[in-house]
Amino acid sequence: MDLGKIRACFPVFRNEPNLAYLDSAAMALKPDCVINAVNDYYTKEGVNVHRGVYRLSYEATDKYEQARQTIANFINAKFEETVFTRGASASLNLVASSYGLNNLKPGDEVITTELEHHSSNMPWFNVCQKTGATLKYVPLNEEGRITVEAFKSVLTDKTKVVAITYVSNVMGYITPIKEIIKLAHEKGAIVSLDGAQAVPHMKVDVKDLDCDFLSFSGHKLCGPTGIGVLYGKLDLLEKMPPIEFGGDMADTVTTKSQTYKASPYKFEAGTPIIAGAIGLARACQFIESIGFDNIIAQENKLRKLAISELSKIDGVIIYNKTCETGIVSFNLEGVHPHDAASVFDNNDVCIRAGHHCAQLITSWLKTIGTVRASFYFYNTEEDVYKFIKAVKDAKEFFGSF
Ligand code: C6P
Repeated sequence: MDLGKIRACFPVFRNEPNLAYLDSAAMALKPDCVINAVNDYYTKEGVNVHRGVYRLSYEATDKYEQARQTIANFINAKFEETVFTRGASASLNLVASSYGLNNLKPGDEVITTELEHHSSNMPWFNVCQKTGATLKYVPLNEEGRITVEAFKSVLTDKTKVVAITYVSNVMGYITPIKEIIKLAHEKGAIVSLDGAQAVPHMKVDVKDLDCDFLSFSGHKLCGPTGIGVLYGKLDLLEKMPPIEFGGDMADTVTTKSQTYKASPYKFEAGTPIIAGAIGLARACQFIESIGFDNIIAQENKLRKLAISELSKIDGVIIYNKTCETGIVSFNLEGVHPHDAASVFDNNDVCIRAGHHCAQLITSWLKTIGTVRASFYFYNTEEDVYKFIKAVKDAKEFFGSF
């Protein structure tokens, strides 16, 4: 992998040559090819899809639907199983509001975990409150990981849904998801998988995993903001009611009866996110051209270097030393994560600080928040050393921790 060539694809690095961008778990940077694909659509077509009876609209429709096929192929899904949403949060909410509210009843159980992002956990909290189902949590092990054994301890014949993350956005741990899905299916439960931090970093094959739903966002995958994907098994999507109604999803509408189209269109009311879908498809091709082996290798190298260098500094608490992805969560003893973040900013190091919209795990860690550095394939060893220098500067600035 030629890192110089890869970094040259990202205009932010051209505009900000000194920047160490270590916040890709919040949002990945955009390469020229994605920006150009979006720009091309607006420049060459820039019209609505599925509606216009003229050439430009047909062309835009072709681009939009080809984008869906490219993204479906990326996760090994079928075209009809690939629903466009505005992001992982919208996808996760769609599953809860459509499947959850219509299938759960008092006595049923939903399993979730304290590693969930709010967008994975909160919709099911709400569904359980409305339906009378019970929300149960997998006890995390001493490192804060989900284990198969712990999952088995909460799985019962009453389990109907498992709402679980594939990769935690705070700890970066990979959930042993294949085994969990198998066990859940043996009890007849469905699994809604939060893939927001997984799909950009590893090959996710929905058929191989056998997950029932997979949610992810385009913007963490080098794609545009405002576009996300919900994958669902077709037999489930077919039975699920839409949660939004209106243009494009309707089939026949009279004063007496209203019907809607088949999946994926029944879940996409209104003018769709055309430019976003086109940009995301280009991002998937770009990621494929980099290759997941290269992405994983680079993230592993940088994480190991960062953890080894951080471990040499007194007063640094690292929460996920055994993590296997590109996320490092830590605190400087006695320093509020947001205060630490300001020193990083002064060093042109972009990191995230706070609870990362995952308060269950920061509470579990007995802290108000963490400082989080997240690496992607375009980061360098130099970025890590800039980051370590910022930690040392913070230590000096705030005195001995
Ligand atoms: N996590 C982070 O900095 P949206 O915001 O809808 O694109 O993605 C929500 C989401 C769902 N699940 C996980 C595991 C996530 O990490 C996120 C987004 C960002 O960690 C922003 S809070």
